[in-house]
Amino acid sequence: MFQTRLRSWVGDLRGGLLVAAAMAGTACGGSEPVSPPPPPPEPDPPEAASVTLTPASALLVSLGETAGFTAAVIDQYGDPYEGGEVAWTSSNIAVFTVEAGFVTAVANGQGSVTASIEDVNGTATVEVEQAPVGLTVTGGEGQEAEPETELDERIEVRIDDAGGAPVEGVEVQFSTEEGNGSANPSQTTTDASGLASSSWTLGDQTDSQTLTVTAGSSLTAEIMASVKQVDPPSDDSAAYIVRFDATWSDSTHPDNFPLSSGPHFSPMIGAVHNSEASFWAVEETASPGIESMAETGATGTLTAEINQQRPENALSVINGPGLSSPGLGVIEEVIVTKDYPLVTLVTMIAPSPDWFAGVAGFSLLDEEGEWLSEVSVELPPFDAGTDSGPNYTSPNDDTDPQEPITNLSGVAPFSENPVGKFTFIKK
Ligand SMILES: [Ca+2]
Ligand SMILES: [Ca+2]
Repeated sequence: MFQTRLRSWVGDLRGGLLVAAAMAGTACGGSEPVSPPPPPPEPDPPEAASVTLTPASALLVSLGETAGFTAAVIDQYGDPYEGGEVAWTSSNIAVFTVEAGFVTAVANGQGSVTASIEDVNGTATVEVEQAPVGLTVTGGEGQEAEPETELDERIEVRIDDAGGAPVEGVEVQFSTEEGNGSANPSQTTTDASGLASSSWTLGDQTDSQTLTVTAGSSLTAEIMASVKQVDPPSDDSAAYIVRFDATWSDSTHPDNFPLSSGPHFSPMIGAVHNSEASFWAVEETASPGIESMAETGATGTLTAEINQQRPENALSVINGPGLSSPGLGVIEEVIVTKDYPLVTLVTMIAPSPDWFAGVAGFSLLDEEGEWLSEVSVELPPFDAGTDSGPNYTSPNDDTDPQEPITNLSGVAPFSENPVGKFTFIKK
């Protein structure tokens, strides 16, 4: 411009004196003076006037994820500024770091990224919020348990972001269909390691059961458990009906049979027990309970003796009806187990001094340890050795000292015939 004006002024000179005179004339006539214009001022050198970051914000959804920012620097003339490099800083390096415009997520949180040059700054916001995109079962798969029992190992899952980093604070649900038991808790949130767990108590469905884990909006996993077959109780225990066929009569034992005294057997009394317990035996002296039963038919003392053996050696007390003889008495159910397979059962022959019938420690298992399906035992008469009367209706005559229990088969007034028969029938 300056050069252009200079050339113009030289051109005017070439125009001749007329111009010069005219100029002088005009000077005398009060016109504006003609002088060279002042040189224009030196323009300021460009400097950074503003920094603008693109994009204005970034959301990072997994740890280690990066995003790039660009910084546009404009000078005071509105032109792109090329005078230097910007410096990048993070407002919170615990949340994200930045280098050369690239931010990298470190932890959930937010902050701002700043690009600086010559005391001019531009900022953009950065937010780190891990998105749960992975669900991994980390514990409790493939277990087996009986129905309606709690599994030994807890069901555990881990929630990860897209980079495989665990995500804390994610709600996780553990749910089951009917028959598949229940989870406790049914809902929880992941810990700092991204883990959530629940204990699973199986339901009554057989074969296998399923627990469903859900997290976030779409994460899900199904966990299976096998169900153990429960051994039916009948494998270890058995129920029997006991029949007592009383055959003591004036035809089987004609000698002095007490027909006019109401011949009968007293209420049956006994025990289910193991081999550690013994309530009576031939050649041994009778307990007070056996003496009381054999002499009077009372059951209280023997019941107390049986109860003293419970629960270690005796499982239960057996009570059965009394009955006229000949006749039939039935005990509807006696439960025995492999641990308590023996039956002791006695009844007084009445009237008599101290005579009785029954079994002692009779096993309902066969030689292979299996339950007998049906078994009969013939019952001879026994003398308890506690009263010395010689006949059915002899008056009381206490035997002192007490004598051992003896078998009275063929001993008067008994014949060689049994007085009855027990039959045990497995139900
Ligand atoms: Ca006595
Ligand atoms: Ca006797």
